[in-house]
Amino acid sequence: MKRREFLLKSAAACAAAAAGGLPELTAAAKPNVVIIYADDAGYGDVGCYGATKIATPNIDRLAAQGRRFTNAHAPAATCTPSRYALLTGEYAWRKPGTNVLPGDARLIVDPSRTTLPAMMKAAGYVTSVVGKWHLGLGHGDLDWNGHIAPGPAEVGFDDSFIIPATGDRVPCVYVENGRVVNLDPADPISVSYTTPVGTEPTGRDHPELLRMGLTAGHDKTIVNGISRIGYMSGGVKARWSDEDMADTITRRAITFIEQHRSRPFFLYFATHDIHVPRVPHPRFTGRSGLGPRGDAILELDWSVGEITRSLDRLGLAGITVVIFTSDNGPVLDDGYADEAVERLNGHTPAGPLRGGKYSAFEAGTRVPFVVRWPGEVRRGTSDALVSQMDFLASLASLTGQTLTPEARRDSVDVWPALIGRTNTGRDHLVEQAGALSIIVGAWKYIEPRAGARIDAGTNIELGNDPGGQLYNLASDLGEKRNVIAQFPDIAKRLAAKLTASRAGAPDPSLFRAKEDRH
Ligand code: NG6
Ligand code: CA
Repeated sequence: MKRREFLLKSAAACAAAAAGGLPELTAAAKPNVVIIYADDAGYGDVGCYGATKIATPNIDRLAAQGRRFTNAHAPAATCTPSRYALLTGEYAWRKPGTNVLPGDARLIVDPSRTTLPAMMKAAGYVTSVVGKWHLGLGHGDLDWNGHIAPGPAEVGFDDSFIIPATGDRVPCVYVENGRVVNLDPADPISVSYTTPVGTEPTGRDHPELLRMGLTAGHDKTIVNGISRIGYMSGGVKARWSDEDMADTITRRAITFIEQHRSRPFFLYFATHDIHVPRVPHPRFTGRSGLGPRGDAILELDWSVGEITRSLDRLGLAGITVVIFTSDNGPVLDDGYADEAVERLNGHTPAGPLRGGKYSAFEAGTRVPFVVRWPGEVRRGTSDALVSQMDFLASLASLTGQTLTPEARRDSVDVWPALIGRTNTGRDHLVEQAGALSIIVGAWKYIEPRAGARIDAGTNIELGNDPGGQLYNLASDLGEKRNVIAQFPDIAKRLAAKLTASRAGAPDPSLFRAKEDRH
């Protein structure tokens, strides 16, 4: 056993003996933490959550060796607000300007506030983000040809290798530690989301040049035969190849792990899979039988396998907490004609849940969520209510740090639930789509909201209803029976709790997990 592993295990063992129960970690115990954050992977998209038409052996193995959560949530039904809340511990709906961002948006995380990576850094960890960022960069009016800041470094990441926004948004380049990778100064990058830049063709004017058709939006600059949201020119040598994206970022994540194997590290590995455009490496093409979306799930699973195999190879698996989850629920047609609908073949991306990405129904935010730490996390399944927003308070607890209510914001320490010491998590959680919802125990209330019930582009039920909705998730997980008329008092109580949550600063007493902590 390596020295670090020995120290870590002995600290856990002593505490366990003292407590006469499950291991309790001391402040000195600092396992590595790897969060694998998939993009748009739905509750039913992986084998360990019931998928039968597609095989995800690596994700399933993590679940078999760890704890699988059935009531775990992304903070929101889209990417930017979920990532904002994950990194800050604050509900994104508290902060205007945190909805899906264009690729030239300014940084929306306030560097002067406590963040998840800054907290881990304060605990002595070396911190890295590899993959999708989508939280803005710079102060606005960013020059992509110089040093790109503020960004990951300013919010607490020692190391970064990022896709600035999304695969379908310009600029289509990687940014490593504040610099565009492979940028030729003689071919500077310009980016605009409002006015055309450069002379390269767009998908709107030259659909005959596209290798993947469009169903909505995405009709600006063509990069690698795929047109994107936004205009870009220059940086030709720096542009990514969509096929190689998973290989590139997975390799980069593993390099970070290898380089920091002998000290505690925190890695936030945010995959591009299975977001659009779905262009997996040719070795996955046609393998799932479900078209590019299914092939992207295989690629996602491959990435998870590469990370976990690297931890095994380096002897780190026993001293590393690995968390696998997704930033929002599933979507089929998200703007590119990639046959996601036509080739579904009976696969159910949302499993038993209603809705999907963008939706206030459960499939919007309830996502796969697996925690593995061999020997420390009790294996099995948990229905504890937890949110990715809780990583801040929970990992602070793991690493022996105390956060002020101001620093913790809406984040709850659910560490005892994450390791399986209890099956009780939060007593309530606000979910964010267009409408806000609140879960309290078995009940879910969706606030009244006008607007389309079904999104015309994605064909997803958004959960809008001007009369408000109440569901009993214990007896009706699929949200089929709105019982607001039968239980007006329960609806009123939940609505009041939602109003209280919304009314400004988080109230720590409202957000305390109610299990006893012995
Ligand atoms: C939508 C895009 C969609 C996706 C989404 C953000 C269109 C028609 N749709 O506006 O393709 O990019 O934004 O996804 O442009 S997320 O996972 O990053 O939130
Ligand atoms: Ca997403």
